[in-house]
Amino acid sequence: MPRTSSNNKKVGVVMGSSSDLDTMREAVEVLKEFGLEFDVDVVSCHRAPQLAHEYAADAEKKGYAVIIAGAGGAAALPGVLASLTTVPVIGVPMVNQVLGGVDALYSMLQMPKGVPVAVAGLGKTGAQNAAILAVEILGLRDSGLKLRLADYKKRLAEDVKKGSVEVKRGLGTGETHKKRGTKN
Ligand code: C2R
Repeated sequence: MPRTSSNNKKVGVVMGSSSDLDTMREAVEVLKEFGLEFDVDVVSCHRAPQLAHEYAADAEKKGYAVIIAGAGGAAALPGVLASLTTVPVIGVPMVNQVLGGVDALYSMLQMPKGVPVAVAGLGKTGAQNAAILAVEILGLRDSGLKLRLADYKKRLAEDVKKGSVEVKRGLGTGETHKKRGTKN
């Protein structure tokens, strides 16, 4: 899904297998919501190491400000990309049925010093948060994007307030629940 871009305003979304798409779609939806440009690719260090090297070598030329790399199991992809480019890498550990995603999480958290991979959570929530973090990084140099982020945070807070109203309505309590028989 290549999109054209001006320099350093784009996000590279990459995943270790097409089987990661269901999770990584969450990141793509957030990037779309904020109107960011992005490319989506499948690249595997384990299965196609040459391709991973080419992806990292081209990252800056393609104008990526951030790479979001999803991988499951023995998740080498985010770390290897981080070792080959100075573009920041946010990893998304896949939740799987074998070890629940901790395997991929630990691979990303336990990078040797000097080669950081950021992790914003596991699975679909991790993918969404990875994309929001990417938007925030790009927002540092884009005042329009910063405004949209502020708006987004405002909506989050409004949803919390709505949740409070719904909970009270569901329980049939008012602002302050009074014990039966209590006066005033
Ligand atoms: P398949 O479903 O294709 O067998 O892949 C993928 O991210 C996926 O979650 C199973 C899992 O293997 C992961 N994979 C990696 C890498 N390449 C594939 N972690 C890598 O290079 O790190």
